Amino acid sequence: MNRTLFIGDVHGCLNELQEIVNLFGYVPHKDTIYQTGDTINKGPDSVGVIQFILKNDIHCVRGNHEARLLRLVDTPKEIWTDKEKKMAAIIQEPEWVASIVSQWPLWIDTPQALLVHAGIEPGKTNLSSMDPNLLLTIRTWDGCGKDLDNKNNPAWYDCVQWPKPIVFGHWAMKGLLNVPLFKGLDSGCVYGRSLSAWCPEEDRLYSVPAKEVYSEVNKKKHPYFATLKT
Ligand SMILES: [Mn+2]
Repeated sequence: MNRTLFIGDVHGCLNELQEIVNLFGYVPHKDTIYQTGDTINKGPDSVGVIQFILKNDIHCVRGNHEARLLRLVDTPKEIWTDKEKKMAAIIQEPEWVASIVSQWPLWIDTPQALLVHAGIEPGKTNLSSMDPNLLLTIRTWDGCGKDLDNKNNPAWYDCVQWPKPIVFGHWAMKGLLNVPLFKGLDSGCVYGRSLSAWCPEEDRLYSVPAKEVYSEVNKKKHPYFATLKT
């Protein structure tokens, strides 16, 4: 049987990415692997992750961190902010990585599921008419798309009906979401939790624990995250 694997946000965690692909038992040219975006930044080896993605023909969508890198390489170095300097240092080869991730689409309509980094706009059926920033960053829905992350508003997926499952990442602080029509796969690997993936043919989740805490979460700012099980 040809199988499909959707992998959540990697953020430079190369070891865990290699492990989850091995755990799945990936057969190149037979199986197909997709990934939810945010492959880079924060974690230990963004360049290694991009090399692994290319070598293994993994199909990725763009995440907000890839989008941030593309803005960075379009900005003269002389006016980089401290945050931008830090990102360039973490990514190590920003120009080369940007040349790869610039080719990634904002979504992929796969045979098994719609793949997008953060989510889609409730009430719309045409992805081309949705704001790219919304596709890259939405967590909650305010009825108009102005405030995309507000704990007083419902999650975007509670406001969306779609004819096939939607696979997304971007919401590590919420943790894994595994219901029939929505697969939220960012389980916070870079924050020391786990890397998650979903195979639709087996309807099975794969999980690899993070080897370490690569990036600290502000638990006062994200009290819910502190309560999540790994
Ligand atoms: Mn993200």
